[in-house]
Amino acid sequence: MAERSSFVVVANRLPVDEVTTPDGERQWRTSPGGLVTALHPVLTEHGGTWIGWAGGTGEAPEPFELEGIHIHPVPLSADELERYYEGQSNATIWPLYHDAVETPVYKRRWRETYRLVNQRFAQAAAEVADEGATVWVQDYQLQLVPAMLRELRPDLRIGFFLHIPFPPIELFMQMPFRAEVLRGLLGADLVGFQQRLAAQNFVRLARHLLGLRYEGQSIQVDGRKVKAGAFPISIDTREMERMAADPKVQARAKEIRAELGDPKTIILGVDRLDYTKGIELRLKAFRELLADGKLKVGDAVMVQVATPSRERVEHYQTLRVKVEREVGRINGEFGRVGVPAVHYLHQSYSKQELAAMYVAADVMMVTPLRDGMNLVAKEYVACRADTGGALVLSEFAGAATELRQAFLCNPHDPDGVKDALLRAVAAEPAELKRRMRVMQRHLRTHDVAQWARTFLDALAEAAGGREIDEPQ
Ligand code: GDG
Repeated sequence: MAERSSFVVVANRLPVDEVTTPDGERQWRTSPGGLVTALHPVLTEHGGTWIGWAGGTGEAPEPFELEGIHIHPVPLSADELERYYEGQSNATIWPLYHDAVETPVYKRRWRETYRLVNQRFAQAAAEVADEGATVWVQDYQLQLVPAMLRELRPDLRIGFFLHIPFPPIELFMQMPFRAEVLRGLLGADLVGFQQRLAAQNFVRLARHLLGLRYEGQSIQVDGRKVKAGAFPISIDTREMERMAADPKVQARAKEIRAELGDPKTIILGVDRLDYTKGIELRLKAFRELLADGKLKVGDAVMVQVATPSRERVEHYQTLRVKVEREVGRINGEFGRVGVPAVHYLHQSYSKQELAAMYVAADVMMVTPLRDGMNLVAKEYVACRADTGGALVLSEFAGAATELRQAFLCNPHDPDGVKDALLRAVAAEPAELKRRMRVMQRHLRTHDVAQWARTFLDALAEAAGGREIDEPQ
């Protein structure tokens, strides 16, 4: 039997990667990420367990220990990966929760597999959780887990956090197994969202769909109280600042600038290649500004990192074609030999290389049509210790609620995006400094550790009873 833990994280992915060492040995390494950084102290303190998929299909590796965390892999078959992950999670729920900016696809067999896989995760959590343990379930792939787990283990304290937006009632009502999803989430003691509006959507939906009563953010379900609340996620601000200040990163930033031909303005985009991120509209704004003569190739250059993502899902294949066509069009019309207008990079980079790009960029464009938070916006701000640089930020990113000093824009209004970009390009250094300082101060106090602490405190309060220690 697996070892029992008083703190359990359940997420689709494990925070580990399998790597091959120079002498050919296969080894597990923790993958860098905000979530694991934030939860590491709580996990190690409590002999905590992380349950998730290790990547790969077929049999899962045996549970193992890594850097003080119990790692508990859950298997997925190739069919399950296609139906639960690519299908139900990423072709149904992802687009629906992002304002249906792409049409959600509904398939019965995807739903069935989603249910089956959620049950498997719940079962694993029920097996490893100690009596009265705290279990924190993460994100849209696992929305049925809280209720399934409560059924198996009513003694547990269960929290759920949704990393993506939660849609308004009208949209949520499209989903064929909507009541089951809602009941799944209501199995938790605390359901956390990135935004206050999302939490409101949730409590109103509980009344609309299931006739449940609520007071403030507290819903009455089967004689229990379920709390909803906003817990905007953040980054490891100090670590990001440290990385950006590293002389190697600073030198690399200068090198990038030189490699780009020392232009006046470097405009940067860094996103997973996802249709919610507004990559096309950003390219179009840049093209129109070149066509209007408001920006000139050579003076201004755009760098777009589009990290490969969900490549087997059709929406993503179509997007790639559209983005690459637009890049080709811009470079075809406005580029010169040796001087392209857009550098398009469909590749993944190390965190250090990304930090160097942030340091080099004069304008960072974050223009999602809808985004739960958007950590790229926060990372850019944290990297600009020189208080140079301008952030153009969509009002439809969760980050816009906090980063009010960004050049905010409505991504649905092309003229608005162009205007924000031009204002960012033309802004005086003193103004940029002022804006950047306020945002940096905010991120220093609102980092990812503070996020985890706030959520776990609220969960303890919502569920009552024993406290668990907090990450520092
Ligand atoms: C979901 C929600 C919410 C990107 N390319 C590379 C790379 N990245 C890193 C960035 C950033 C992360 O990936 C992306 O995070 P975002 O928040 O921007 O977006 P999603 O992936 O959609 O995340 C989002 C988030 O969950 C957390 O709750 O904010 O709203 O959609 O950290 O730096 N990292 C490396 N190489 C790359 O090429 N190493």
